[in-house]
Amino acid sequence: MKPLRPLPALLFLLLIGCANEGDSPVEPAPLFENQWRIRLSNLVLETTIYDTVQVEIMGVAPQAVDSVVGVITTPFGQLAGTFRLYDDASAYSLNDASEFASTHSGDLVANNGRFTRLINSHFADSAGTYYLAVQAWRDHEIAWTPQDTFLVSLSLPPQVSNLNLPDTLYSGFPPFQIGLQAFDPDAAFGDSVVSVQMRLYSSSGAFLGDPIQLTALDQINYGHTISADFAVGLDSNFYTFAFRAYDTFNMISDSLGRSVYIENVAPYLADPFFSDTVVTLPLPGDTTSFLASVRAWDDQTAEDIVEIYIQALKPDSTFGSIVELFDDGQSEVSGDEVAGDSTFTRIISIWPNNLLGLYVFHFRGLDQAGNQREITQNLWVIP
Ligand SMILES: [Ca+2]
Ligand SMILES: [Ca+2]
Ligand SMILES: [Ca+2]
Repeated sequence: MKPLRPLPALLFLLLIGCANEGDSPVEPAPLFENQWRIRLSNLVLETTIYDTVQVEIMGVAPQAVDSVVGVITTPFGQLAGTFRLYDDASAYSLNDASEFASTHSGDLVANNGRFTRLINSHFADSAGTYYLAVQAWRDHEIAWTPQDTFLVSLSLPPQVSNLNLPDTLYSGFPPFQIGLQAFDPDAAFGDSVVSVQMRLYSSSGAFLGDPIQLTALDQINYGHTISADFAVGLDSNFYTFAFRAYDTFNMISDSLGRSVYIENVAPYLADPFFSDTVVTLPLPGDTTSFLASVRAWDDQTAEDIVEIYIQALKPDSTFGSIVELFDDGQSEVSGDEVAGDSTFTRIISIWPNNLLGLYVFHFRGLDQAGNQREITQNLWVIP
C-alpha cells in the first residue's frame, strides 16, 4: 500500500501546475476579422460597367481562408445575388463568373489578405437601394463586414434650368447672386444632385480660372454671389458662363450657358497735388524735393490696379522717365503717409541741371485689363 501514498501529493502538484498555466500570460489569438477596403460605388442599371469590391481578412493567413462571399440583398431582405472574392492577383479565369461577377477577380496582389471582385448591376431587376455584406469562412468560423448600402440607378443626368444672370455686368456692379435650379430625375430612388459648378470662358473659348462651386440654397435652388472684383483682370468683353450639375453617379447635366458682357474700366484719378506748385532750381550740388500725389481707385477694387505713375512733359517737349507712385504708407521712402487710403505719393527731386520752365506732369493709372486713364497738373521750375 505504501506506493499509493505519494499520489495525493502528485495530484496536488498537478493542480498547482494547472493553476500556474492558467495564470501565465498567453498571447491572445488574433481576431478573425473582415473589413471593408473598397466599397461598391453606385451602379447604373442595365449596364456592364464594373466596379471594384474589396475586403481585408485579418487574424488568419490568407491561404487558410476557406472562402469569401459577397451577399447582395434588397431592402425587403430578398437575396439579389452572391459572388466570391479572391486574393489571386487576377491570375485565374474564375469558374463562378456570372452575368454580374467578373471573369477575373480584379485583385492586384496575391495572398496579401485583400480579397477582390468586380461587379456590375446585372443582379438588379430594377433601380433602387441594395445592400452588400461580405462573409469570410475559416473552418466553421465566419466573419462579416458591416452591411454597406449602394444605389442602382437609371443613367439619367441631372437637369439645370432657370438661370438668373444678367446679360451685362457693368463696371463696379453691386453684389449679385447668380441663381439656377438643378434636380435629378432619378431622385425617386435616391439619386441626387451632388454639386453644381460654374465655369467662365473667354470669347475665344479659353477657360478662365478654377470652376466655382455653387451653394445649395434648398432642395433645387443653387446660388453664388459675385461682386465687382469678379472682373479683376478681365478686359471689357463678352464672356461665357457655363453651368453643369453632377449626380452621385458622376453623371453630368447638359451645360447651361449664357454670354455676358463684362465691363472693366480704367482706374479713376483725382486731385493731383504737388506740395510746392512752383519750384526753384537748386544751386549746384543741391536738390529740391517735393511731394507729388494723386487719388486713384478702381471699380474692380484696388486689386485691379497695376500701377499709378507720373511722366513729366519737359520744357523741351520730351518726356521724362516713368516714376511710380505708391500707396504704401512708407513716408520715409515714398512720401506716402497712409497705406491703402487710395492716395498714391512719391517724393520728386529737381536737380541743378534740370531745365527751367513749365513741366506738365501726366498722372496715369493702369489696370490689369490694360485700361489706362490720365490727368495732368502743371509745375513751374524757376531760377
Ligand atoms: Ca441621376
Ligand atoms: Ca479696372
Ligand atoms: Ca496713401
